[in-house]
Amino acid sequence: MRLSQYFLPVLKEVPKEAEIVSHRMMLRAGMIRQQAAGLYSWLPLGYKVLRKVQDIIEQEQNRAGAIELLMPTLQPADLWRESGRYNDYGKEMLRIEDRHERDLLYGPTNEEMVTDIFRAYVRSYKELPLNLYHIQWKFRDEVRPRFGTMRSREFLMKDAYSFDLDMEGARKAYQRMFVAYLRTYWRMGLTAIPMKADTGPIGGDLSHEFIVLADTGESAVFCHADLLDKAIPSIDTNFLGDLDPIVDDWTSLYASTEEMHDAAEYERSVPADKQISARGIEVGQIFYFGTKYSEPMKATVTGADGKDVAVHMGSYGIGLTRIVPALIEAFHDDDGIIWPVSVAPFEAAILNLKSGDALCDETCEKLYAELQAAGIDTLYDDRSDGAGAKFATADLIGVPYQVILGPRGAKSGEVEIKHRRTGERETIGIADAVSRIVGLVVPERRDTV
Ligand code: P5A
Repeated sequence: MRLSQYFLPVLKEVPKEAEIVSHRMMLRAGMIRQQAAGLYSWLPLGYKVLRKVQDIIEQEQNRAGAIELLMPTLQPADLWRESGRYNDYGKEMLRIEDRHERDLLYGPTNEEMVTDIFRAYVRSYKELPLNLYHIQWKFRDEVRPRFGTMRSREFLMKDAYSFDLDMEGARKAYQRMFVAYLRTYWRMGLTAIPMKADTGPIGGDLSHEFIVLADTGESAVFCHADLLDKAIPSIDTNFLGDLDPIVDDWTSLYASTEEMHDAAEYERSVPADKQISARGIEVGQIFYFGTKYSEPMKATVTGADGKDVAVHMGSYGIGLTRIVPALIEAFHDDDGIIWPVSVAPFEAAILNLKSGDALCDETCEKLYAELQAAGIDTLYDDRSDGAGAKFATADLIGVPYQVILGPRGAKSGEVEIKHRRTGERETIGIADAVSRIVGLVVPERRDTV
């Protein structure tokens, strides 16, 4: 992408309404625009990050055996009357009446609708296990939408729903999502710790929240320090095999949200030098709730013995539009965002320090063409602005590697490569720049391990 042709409305002023760093930086970097309380447009740069987050989630859901579909944002109220949640959900639910005076709602989650799809088609235990997911906008009329897209009213969620014949099958389905989640967050560069959690309006008796530690997080959490640098299950993980060892390993160390916290157990099981009592951002939550929806909604299958049984279900959510600010809370400095390569809007930027200079232009054009041909997602800053503005923009929007070229380098045949994360700068022959960038970027994509 040529920056002169792009839509990147960077703000000079620090927006006053934004209380936390990620909200400030998303506004300043031209990633989002607030349209009303808790409603945001995703501008091109922000949307590019959101799409990369989405791609990673889809790849890992598919790898774990979940199947993608797409349900609508609006739902008939009658489905929710069947499960009994229409009244329970209260004011967080946005209720709508259509021209025929039929009650609709903007879905805050999809347990009812997916159960309706399941019961329409699935008859036999032989069609199980099944896990269906979609990535769709949700609406919750939060009393206090805040921190930008961290807690908004309309937000993008990945929600998966598993169907199994019995509790043991459902436990395995839960484990597949548990492991998929560990991989998903790791691929984005995030350390997200699974913690025992309360089930709230979704229901059930087994749940984990995936928490990214951050001072600005809304949840108080308690965990064992060793969870912070545990190895992540590899790409070779067999999701059809036994996942007990992985899940047992992760759940054997104490980790709990405030609602489920057991202070005595924490003191007993975690040595004082390993106790972490901190704040965190909930980037996902998974639930097992048995037959809570299948029973009232009559989602049954015929078992091997010929008897009909209500299926055991779980649901598994990830907040995509919350992950983006969570990434910024985790990765920034005073100058701006520091994206991990796997979710960066651009993997590399070319900074032409003297646009209009024939040799600079020619050299940068060639580098730009070659980087793109090598598959590097590249932003070329070809604007006529001065060097200072170009450095500031590249740092603010957080491009991981900057290829910097001015008139002197163009003559001597050298460019500078700046590593955004470490600040390290290396001078390298122009002929070697593309292979150097490829060598830096490709392993950091984390898409083959
Ligand atoms: C699980 C999938 C559910 O809704 N039903 C379907 C279950 N879980 S949840 O925990 O309530 O939400 C899942 C994730 O969505 C994100 N999230 C939000 N993100 C931004 N703004 C909000 N207001 C908001 N509410 C929930 C969180 O990441 C949460 O873990």
